[in-house]
Amino acid sequence: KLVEDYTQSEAASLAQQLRDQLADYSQAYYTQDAPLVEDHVYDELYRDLEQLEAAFPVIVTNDSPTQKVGGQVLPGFTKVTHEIPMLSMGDVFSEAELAAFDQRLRKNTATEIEYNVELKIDGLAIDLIYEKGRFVRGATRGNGTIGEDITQNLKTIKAIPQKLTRPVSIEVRGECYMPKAAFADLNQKREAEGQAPFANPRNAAAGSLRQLDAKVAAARQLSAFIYTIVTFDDVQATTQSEALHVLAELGFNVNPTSVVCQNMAEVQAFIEQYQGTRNDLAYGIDGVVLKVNDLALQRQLGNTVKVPRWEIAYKFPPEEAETVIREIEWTV
Ligand code: NMN
Repeated sequence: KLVEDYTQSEAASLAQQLRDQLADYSQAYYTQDAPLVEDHVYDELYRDLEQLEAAFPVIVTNDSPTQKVGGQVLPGFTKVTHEIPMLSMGDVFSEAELAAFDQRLRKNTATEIEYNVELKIDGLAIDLIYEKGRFVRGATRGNGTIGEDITQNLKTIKAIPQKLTRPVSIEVRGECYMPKAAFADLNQKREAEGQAPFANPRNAAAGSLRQLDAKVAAARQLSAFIYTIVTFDDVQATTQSEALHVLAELGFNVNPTSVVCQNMAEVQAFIEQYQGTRNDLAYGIDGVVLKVNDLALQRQLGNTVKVPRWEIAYKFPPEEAETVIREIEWTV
């Protein structure tokens, strides 16, 4: 049945089933760090919900996952407030949708658009605050506004500098991840000890950072790539690619693969390159991210309630061709 064929009350009922199912999956993924389904299963149900809500805007509820950043704060951690919210990211699954994103932006801004294109590291978002060059606070995204203080755990990660090369005060964001080799080691140990293995490196990284005992995180060989400057009081950059240079200069671990693209053909070449070689990388990636390179244009474009309008993730198709099992029996 096509979205257009639903009556409003059928759509409302179906949307609520989707929200309930997605909420269960999110709870397992974000709170237990133990997903019940693969990301592409979640993504497809999410997409179904988005389409229903777009066709019937009156059925949208405030607590719909389309209206908020997923993730909750675990008890036991000190809560932190993100003065500048940590948002989610829009995603697309085909070349055609990516081209539509680009065309929409060009139409809305009536300018040439340059993109900084980066690998989408499969980890979890972290926020780091430095005062006069010293690392003082690190946090998870949480629900976007309130995250968990995981400073002690992040201090155990060698890739995160305790002290920057210059005494600047700055807030930055990036992705903490578990390298594939560390993930394989960890799961081998866990199985030998009779513990349940982690489903994937992303969940292993999240589970490790959300340990109350920093010794556990320390043993987990985590790493991090930093890719966003949040505050520009002490540093200057006019583009995302410049920002990455500044971050590297300050001593952050910056992923070396990103490129500036002038058009979608260049973007496509980057996507194909890494879709073909992703298995050779030491860390997991699940797609690429396009960011409008001009930071002033980013600010002008702004955000929706949930995602920035100036960036989009292109997600790779799932690695093994699996049958997508719809978890819900539609009853409308
Ligand atoms: O929209 P947010 O909460 O930022 O989610 C980002 C991504 O996290 C989603 O696109 C999805 O792939 C992943 N996710 C996966 C599950 C799952 O059950 N596998 C649950 C929630 C989010």
